[in-house]
Amino acid sequence: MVTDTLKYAPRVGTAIDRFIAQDQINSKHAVGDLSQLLRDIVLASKIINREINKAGLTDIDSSTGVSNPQDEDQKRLDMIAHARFLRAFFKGKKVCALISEEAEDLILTGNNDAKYIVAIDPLDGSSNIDVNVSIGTIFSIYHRKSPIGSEPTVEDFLQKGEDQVAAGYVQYGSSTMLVYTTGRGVYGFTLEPSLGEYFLSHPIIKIPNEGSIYSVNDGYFNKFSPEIQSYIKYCHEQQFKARYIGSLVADFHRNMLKGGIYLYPPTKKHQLGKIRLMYESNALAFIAEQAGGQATDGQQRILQIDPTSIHQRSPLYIGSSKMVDHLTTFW
Ligand code: AHM
Ligand code: MG
Repeated sequence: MVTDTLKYAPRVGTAIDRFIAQDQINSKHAVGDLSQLLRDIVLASKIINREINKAGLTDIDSSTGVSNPQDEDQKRLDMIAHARFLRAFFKGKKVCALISEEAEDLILTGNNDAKYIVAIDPLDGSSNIDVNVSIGTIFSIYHRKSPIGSEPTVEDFLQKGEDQVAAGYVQYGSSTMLVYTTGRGVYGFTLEPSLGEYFLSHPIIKIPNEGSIYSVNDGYFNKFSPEIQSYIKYCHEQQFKARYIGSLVADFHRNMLKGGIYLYPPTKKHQLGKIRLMYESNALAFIAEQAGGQATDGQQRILQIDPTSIHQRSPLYIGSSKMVDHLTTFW
């Protein structure tokens, strides 16, 4: 994982294209493929943002009547977002294969000369679409493991999160933000809707070391382990603020800016929790660590988990460093 910092201080207001270009100049050996891939994601996110803003006017918030590979209700907007990113990766030619929450198997783009693979949750928190609550896109970018020119396989994706080249998310909220890292700090860009352009609004984001927000689905309290129950009782005693949107991106983003912890522990129904390692936890864990926070599954750093399948789940405890440290004392 790359851990040096940017060699220049980008100014608030820098357009994302310029920022990406400057970042590329500062990366030894960069030939522009990652920059192009990031631009492809930027464009797809703007199109999805436009579609989301029509929710309620058209039937994009309705169910497709089918389930995704996790047996969850698929909304039309889930599929629109999935298709839009597919198109970006097929046409952009910088990605040879991807995995998506909305597809059972890996998807080959046919661009076998490309060196990158992508894991993506095109639209996270989609149960919130039809009630006008923040939703998000989460993505991780890796180098392929197989030789350039060959056809990638699932094996290419079975890499630890610490091997990510870049990761980010888009939050479609009161404003639309794109937050990403290439391992040189975390940068947040806000979409200026009349120009249709993202501008740097949050340079070098740092998660406060301590926080007083905890985010967990309290309705599952009785299904959690005694350790997690004790921790939640501790949060009550401390009179921490309970904040839970049910959109991981939005819960994570708020806690990253204000200081807090997000928990999705195992339950009786989901023995590994619900959150998917490859296209949810890893990206946010990379961002959290780059911002000075932590992410663990309770046993080890999320980024050190050796994946065995592309849709695997992991418990997720992520946020302010001291809060995550303190949580782990409950085991
Ligand atoms: P999704 O990928 O199907 O949208 O599910 C992931 C979402 C997260 O955004 C959110 O934190 C969590 O599921 C909420 O789950 P629950 O309703 O069980 O609390
Ligand atoms: Mg999701």
